[in-house]
Amino acid sequence: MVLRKVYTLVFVRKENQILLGYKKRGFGMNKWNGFGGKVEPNESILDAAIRELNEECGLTVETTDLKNLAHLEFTFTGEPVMMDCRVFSTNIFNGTPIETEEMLPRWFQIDQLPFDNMWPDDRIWFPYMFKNKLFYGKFNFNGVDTILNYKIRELESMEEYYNEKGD
Ligand code: 8OG
Repeated sequence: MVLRKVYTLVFVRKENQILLGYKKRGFGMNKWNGFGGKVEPNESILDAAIRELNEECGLTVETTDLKNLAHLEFTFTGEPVMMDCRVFSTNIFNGTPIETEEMLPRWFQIDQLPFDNMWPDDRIWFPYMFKNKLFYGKFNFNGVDTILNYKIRELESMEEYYNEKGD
């Protein structure tokens, strides 16, 4: 039995830049990443995406401005949990990013990303995001640094993913 837990991940874009946060604590600590976290019981995925972005860097966005661009699944050897991560982006936002207890935000040029200090799968799928693709990815990890295997494929629409059956 694999337990599925749903997570959000939001990327804010501005011209040729993307906002990342340096995670100061917890899972993924000392890595640069987008903003997100666990969807709470009785919370919609979009509401969670907006809440986590606001909690972690102070920005506010509207539900209708978030584009769902990817669906990523992460499994870890020996762990019964599958992390089901919904990825969004937007270039419409309010506020100025601020440092919080969890994250230190910073704008990066998209051709100068700190991949050596990011999750190892990011360098595989970020190029799809920058080409404005919709995609599904599945990554099987050993520990948090080694990808044992993965698959990734472009989608025509996110609905296509939700209609897909099995593996
Ligand atoms: O609540 P918490 O901060 O622990 O949530 C984990 C966040 O990290 C959530 O936004 C999902 C995201 N995340 C993973 N794995 C990976 C990964 O391999 N790459 C990226 N970019 N983000 C990830 O949990």
